[in-house]
Amino acid sequence: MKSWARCILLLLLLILARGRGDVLPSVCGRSRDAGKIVGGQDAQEGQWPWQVSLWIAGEGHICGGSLIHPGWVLTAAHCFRRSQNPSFFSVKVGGLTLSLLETSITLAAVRSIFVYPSYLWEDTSSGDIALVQLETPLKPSQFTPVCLPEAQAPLTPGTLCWVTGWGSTQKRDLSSVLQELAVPLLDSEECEKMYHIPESSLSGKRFIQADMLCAGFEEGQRDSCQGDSGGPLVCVINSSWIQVGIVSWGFGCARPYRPGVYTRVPAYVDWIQRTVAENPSDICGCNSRASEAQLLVLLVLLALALPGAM
Ligand code: 4AZ
Repeated sequence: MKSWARCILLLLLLILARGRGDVLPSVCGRSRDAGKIVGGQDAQEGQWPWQVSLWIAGEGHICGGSLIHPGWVLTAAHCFRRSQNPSFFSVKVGGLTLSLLETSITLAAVRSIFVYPSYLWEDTSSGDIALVQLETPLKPSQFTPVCLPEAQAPLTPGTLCWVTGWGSTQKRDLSSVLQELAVPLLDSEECEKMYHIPESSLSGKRFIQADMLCAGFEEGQRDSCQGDSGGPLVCVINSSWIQVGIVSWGFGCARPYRPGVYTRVPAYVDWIQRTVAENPSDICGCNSRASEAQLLVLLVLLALALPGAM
């Protein structure tokens, strides 16, 4: 076989092999600029482009979420306590408010919901993480994904990170404008100690599990809250925004000695990668089996058209 023909054949085989597993995007975590959220401030348009709002039919916003891929949203498992039926949910992408009248928003249908298999559906359970696969992947112009950390990423206490969401504020049950709040990561043992102040009958119980991460303030006042659940806690690492946490639980909001508790994302990157890879999205609007077949036909035609070259 001539060497250029071998090159073309190799290239086509490589494309075919790649099409079998879906991977997370390499361009991520880029915001246009580099605070219920209680005690936060209004975000600016385009600042948190991966932030989405999860809607349930008949009610509207129930949780936050983040885009990690054109076809995938990362959120909390407890957002699906009422239902796990994809047809009840939609994902609002883009825009700064919860209004559907905003221009430049997309309301995406949900194809499947993947709740972490060992999640126990209790208020402070481990494994509070879920993936939502969109019916049709978004176009690159519609969003920017957030980056995921490496599984071994060290999360240093004191690092200032940001949490965003449309959850309760002091004044209202939901905030109409997306709120942002800077919160320092806390040491898990310090956080555990805080949750035992004052000492009570719960002193034997462990609150902060290995797959949880605390962020916030000993004095309270500023915190994520109901309605922010499922939304991202992000930090700048090597000049990209990396999602280290998912808003999960807390005892009340913004109370002293009760910091916000987040799902520790590095503990779940393998599960995220596996779930995305095993459930390919329709990147080209066609199904991947059909595109593989098209490529195979192309290969055969090439071999027939170039008999002298083979
Ligand atoms: C909730 O109920 C909730 N202060 C979310 C976050 C926090 C507390 C409660 C953190 O969804």
